[in-house]
Amino acid sequence: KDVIPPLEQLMLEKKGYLQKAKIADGGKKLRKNWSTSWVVLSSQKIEFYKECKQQALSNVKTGHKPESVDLCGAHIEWTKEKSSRKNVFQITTLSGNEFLLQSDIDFIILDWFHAIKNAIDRLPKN
Ligand code: I3P
Repeated sequence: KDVIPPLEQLMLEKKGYLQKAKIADGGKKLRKNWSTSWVVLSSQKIEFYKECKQQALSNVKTGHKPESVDLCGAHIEWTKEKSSRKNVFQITTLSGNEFLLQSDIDFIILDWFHAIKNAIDRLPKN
């Protein structure tokens, strides 16, 4: 029998392409490497795929695993110091992973910032 996800979860889902750079893993600094990523936000996590096709493939269990970001206890903030680019915000997870997300298009990055902040604010902080 199909499991029907709660309405709230459906309404929160957001997908699209953004520029992404992972700059820390478990508190350990990484070399910054920007790339285009297919970003899928749901109520508790963000998944990063190389492209939107990969998301479709991952549903049929082909081993196409996205990078998953747990939003429980995560922080989100705009940053001007971590990049020379405009419209950059940072997500920091409880586990010490740090991601920069960026778009040149103002309304797109604003939409993403508010959607992710909204998701974080609904979740327990630990
Ligand atoms: C980095 C690359 C990044 C840049 C970063 C550079 O060089 O040019 O795009 O970040 O600047 O170090 P490399 O490819 O040789 O690693 P921004 O585009 O976000 O400015 P940074 O070292 O000041 O973070």
